[in-house]
Amino acid sequence: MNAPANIASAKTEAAAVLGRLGVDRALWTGGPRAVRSPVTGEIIADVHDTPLAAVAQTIETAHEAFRAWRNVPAPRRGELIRLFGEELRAAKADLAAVVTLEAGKITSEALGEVQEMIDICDFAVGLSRQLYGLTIATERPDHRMMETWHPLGVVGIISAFNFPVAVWCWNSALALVCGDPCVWKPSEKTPLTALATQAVFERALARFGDAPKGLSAVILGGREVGEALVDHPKVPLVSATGSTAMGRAVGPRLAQRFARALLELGGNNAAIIAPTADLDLALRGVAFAAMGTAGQRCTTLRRLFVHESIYDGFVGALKAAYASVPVGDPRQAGVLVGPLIDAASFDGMQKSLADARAAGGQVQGGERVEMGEEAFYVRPAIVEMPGQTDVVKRETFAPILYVMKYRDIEEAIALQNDVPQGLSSSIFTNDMREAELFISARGSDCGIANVNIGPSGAEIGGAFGGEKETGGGRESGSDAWKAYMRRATNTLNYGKTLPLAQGVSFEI
Ligand code: UN1
Repeated sequence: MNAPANIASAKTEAAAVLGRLGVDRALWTGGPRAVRSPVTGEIIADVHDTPLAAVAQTIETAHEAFRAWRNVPAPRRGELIRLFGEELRAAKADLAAVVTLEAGKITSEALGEVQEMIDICDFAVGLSRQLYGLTIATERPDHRMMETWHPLGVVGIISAFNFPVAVWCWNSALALVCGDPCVWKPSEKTPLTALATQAVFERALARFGDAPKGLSAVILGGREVGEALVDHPKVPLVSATGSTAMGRAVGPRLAQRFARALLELGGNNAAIIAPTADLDLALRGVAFAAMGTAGQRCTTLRRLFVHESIYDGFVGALKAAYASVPVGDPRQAGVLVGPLIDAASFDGMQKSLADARAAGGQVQGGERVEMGEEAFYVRPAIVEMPGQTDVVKRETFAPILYVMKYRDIEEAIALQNDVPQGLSSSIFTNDMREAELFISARGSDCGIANVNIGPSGAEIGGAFGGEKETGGGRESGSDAWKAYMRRATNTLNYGKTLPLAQGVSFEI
């Protein structure tokens, strides 16, 4: 079922909400880069690219800010993020509306994305009093060895369209309490959410009072703007979220100058549905993970392995869910699947479906839903595949779920791991041996491995990221903060002799 088209203009709504959020009109009008809302296909803003000289100047200013900010006690830095969390709470509905207009998320998911920002702010405030180092036993008498964590420098953040604000906040909230200013290059597809977030952040800065200028800045533009950030010697860490192709371009450039890379790239996430699974729960878990966000999460469920003994019943129920899920204007109550981000995304989806058919796949769904010439809505597609062919092994950033049958659990785990990507994974089972096997050393090879929940929708408290072509970075919770600091090992001698380590003797 498809919801009827909503005629509310995205352009009018964007102007109103950006006004309420206090985003300077000059920033989003009169520029050469058109911003199209995937909701209606309208051009809703015309933004300005940041000239390369201004990018360099922004980084220099951020570096100056670093020299001051690193001296501010971390709990005081946390106070800025506490205020930011308050401002985000106040702006939640408006900022979520911009996420919906620009990224096409349904309202509940857009609100969830802003909630994810608020959550990581809370986490970062607590962290600002917990940037702990170890005290380590030394082999020498009257010595003490310890490690301290210091601010690193300017952090470059390159974010993707699909989580246009939450992923930036995972990075920036931690970086700022760790003592690092941030320079943010958002996706060309979602500059407005970045400008709106910056306006909210500036309200927190004004309340904070004495922060150095340039603690957080937004630079807009295409590849060359990103490259200027990646290549700048005063940016010791770049955290980049996007495609594996983007990571392949960014990673070596950073390695070239020995800068740190924190990469969160493609995923090709799977779920295994075992014979003992609670099938109602599994059905809901699969439906959200595969169709939610119109299949445009890094963590979206893309491959499903169903045990042969329950295959027909489970896949039949899933196909019914696919046939009835409401697709339509994401602003409308009841709609669960909004638009794809753009025409290129639609074409990519159709190409993958054609490849799947050619490889023997049985496709249900995938048709375009007419909502305007430049708006690309589709029915989510479920594709029964004879095996894990090439198209199944590549990430198509659209709602396509490839379904395959398996016989035994070892085979299912081997198939789950047999792709280049390693972000997220899950198993639905009530067999404790299978559950433990799945999360063991010879189980899932992903950065995220879940039991009885789908692979998407992670909380901020855990470390987020994955292995292999996903890039290896970890963001958000746990001890991901360590990526934003430099570690110093300190040995202090409070004795009157100078014993050397390893018993070395050097008498002069
Ligand atoms: C992403 O798609 O880049 O786990 C991030 C999730 C979200 C974050 C996804 N909390 O699905």
